[in-house]
Amino acid sequence: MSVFASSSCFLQSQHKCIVIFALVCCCAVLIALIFSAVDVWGDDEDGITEDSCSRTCRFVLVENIPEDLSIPYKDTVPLTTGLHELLDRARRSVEIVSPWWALNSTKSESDLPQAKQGQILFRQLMSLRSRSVSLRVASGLTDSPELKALAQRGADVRYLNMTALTRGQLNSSFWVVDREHMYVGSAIMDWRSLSTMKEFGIIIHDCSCLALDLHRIFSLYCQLQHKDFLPSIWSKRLYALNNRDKNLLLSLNDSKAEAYISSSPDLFCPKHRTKDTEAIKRVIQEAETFIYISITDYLPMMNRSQPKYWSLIDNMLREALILSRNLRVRLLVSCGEQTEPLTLNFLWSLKALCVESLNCSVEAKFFIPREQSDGRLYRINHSRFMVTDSSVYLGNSDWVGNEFVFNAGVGVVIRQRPQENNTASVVERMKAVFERDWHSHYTKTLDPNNIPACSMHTVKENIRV
Ligand SMILES: *[C@@H]1O[C@H](CO)[C@@H](O)[C@H](O)[C@H]1NC(C)=O
Ligand SMILES: *[C@@H]1O[C@H](CO)[C@@H](O)[C@H](O)[C@H]1NC(C)=O
Ligand SMILES: *[C@@H]1O[C@H](CO)[C@@H](O)[C@H](O)[C@H]1NC(C)=O
Ligand SMILES: *[C@@H]1O[C@H](CO)[C@@H](O)[C@H](O)[C@H]1NC(C)=O
Ligand SMILES: *[C@@H]1O[C@H](CO)[C@@H](O)[C@H](O)[C@H]1NC(C)=O
Ligand SMILES: *[C@@H]1O[C@H](CO)[C@@H](O)[C@H](O)[C@H]1NC(C)=O
Ligand SMILES: *[C@@H]1O[C@H](CO)[C@@H](O)[C@H](O)[C@H]1NC(C)=O
Ligand SMILES: CC(=O)N[C@H]1CO[C@H](CO)[C@@H](O)[C@@H]1O
Repeated sequence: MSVFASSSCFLQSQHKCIVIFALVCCCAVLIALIFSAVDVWGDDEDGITEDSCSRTCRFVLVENIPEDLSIPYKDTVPLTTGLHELLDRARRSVEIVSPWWALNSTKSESDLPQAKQGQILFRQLMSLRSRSVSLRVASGLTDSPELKALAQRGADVRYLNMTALTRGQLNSSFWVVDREHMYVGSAIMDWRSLSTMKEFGIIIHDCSCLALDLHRIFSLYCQLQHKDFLPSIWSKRLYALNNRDKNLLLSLNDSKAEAYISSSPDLFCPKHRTKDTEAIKRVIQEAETFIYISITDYLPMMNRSQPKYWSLIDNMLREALILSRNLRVRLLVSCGEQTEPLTLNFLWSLKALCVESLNCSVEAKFFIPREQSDGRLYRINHSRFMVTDSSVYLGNSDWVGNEFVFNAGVGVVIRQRPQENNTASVVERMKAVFERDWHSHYTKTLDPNNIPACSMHTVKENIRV
């Protein structure tokens, strides 16, 4: 190209020559950029490779159940126990992503007995350094006093400007310990997640194959530190190791399973990474007899400058109901003051789809928290997962348009063939947790003549005013 450019210089006008020269320069700069972007940055991933990683894994399901809720732990471990065990195991590194940091509550709150677990966890994180364990945090918070305190104690805190990157929030919530153990769940680094909120998550031990893939998402966040644009080419070290077409084969408490990690928004998905919405779609499509969904918010809407219908997940459910005969869908949605009244309409319209000839069924229930002493209904953030006859999906995002389009989150998909009497199956365990909540006396069936308390509360308030 440059030969052509220089020879034509003599023949053409000077003006044209300058244009061609500029083009050649552009090409050169572009090529240089491509090569520099590919692998300037090195992270040895602790010498763990795809071939040497461990896939003989153990798991526990972790929950936080507020003390005043009379719901028993269903073969699950209290979240605080699970997290402390993870920290005790840490030898080299602890990587944490959390949308919010409020473990060490402020003065007035610190008198509450419920705040204690958060303070203990915070002290443990502060003291990691003294055990020569490095703490790394990726966060969207610029002025968090807790992150500053941790950074002063040697933590490596990376700040992402999500407003500039995607106009969203960093809502991911996960831990990677020594690139061998991991936690993914609804609980965040807030003392309420360890006391007054109902939370659900999974901890997987000795599973460097899966943890390595989650670590790559953490590395991706770190790469975006202080950037106000997304790179057009990601480093190969950020590519996904496994995805929905290439599941990781592993053993979970001696049962065979297949797994992968998904991520959102789309802009945060380098090559091979499955998007959260694609993962949800696959899990829904593969369901044969039932889909149980436990979610804080179900709203197929996007709400930016003006509200828009966001049909992606709603359509997946409709398609599944119509195409796969005999499907039973149960939705357990959280109910609270912030619950958008339109949620009801969307749930009703799903229910209305199942006429007799389709032989499907949709049931929806609201999870209703108790009334507080001040008469207000506080929503207890709660588990976000889906379980079907063959798979589970456990994610950080609510099923609301904004979440998947703008906000960052991760998901874990685990597939297991149904086996009778297999008490160690993730699918069976999560199904049991769902059914416990579904049948608990904190739920209310969706009924048009009986508006659930979450909306009624607003009605009541209006009447009072
Ligand atoms: C954590 O909270 C306790 C009790 O409120 C306070 O004494 C301590 O200074 C706090 N630590 C940090 C690092 O903010
Ligand atoms: C984040 O990006 C936005 C938009 O580019 C900018 O206005 C804001 O100042 C940035 N915030 C920080 C803390 O750099
Ligand atoms: C899996 O194995 C671990 C370690 O043996 C055990 O602590 C845990 O409870 C088991 N998980 C389940 C769900 O049985
Ligand atoms: C959209 O957001 C506005 C305020 O930002 C709020 O008043 C409205 O209720 C929201 N609508 C939906 C459907 O979420
Ligand atoms: C309808 O679905 C149920 C299970 O949900 C199944 O037992 C029954 O055989 C189905 N009926 C027909 C006609 O397919
Ligand atoms: C994500 O962040 C936004 C803004 O802070 C918040 O409104 C939303 O509830 C968060 N969602 C989740 C699932 O944490
Ligand atoms: C499963 O367990 C039940 C009772 O525990 C037993 O009756 C049944 O035979 C078992 N099924 C298989 C396939 O082992
Ligand atoms: C992660 C998350 O959704 N956190 C919310 C839990 O609920 C409290 C109170 O409703 C909110 O302030 C948090 O943002």
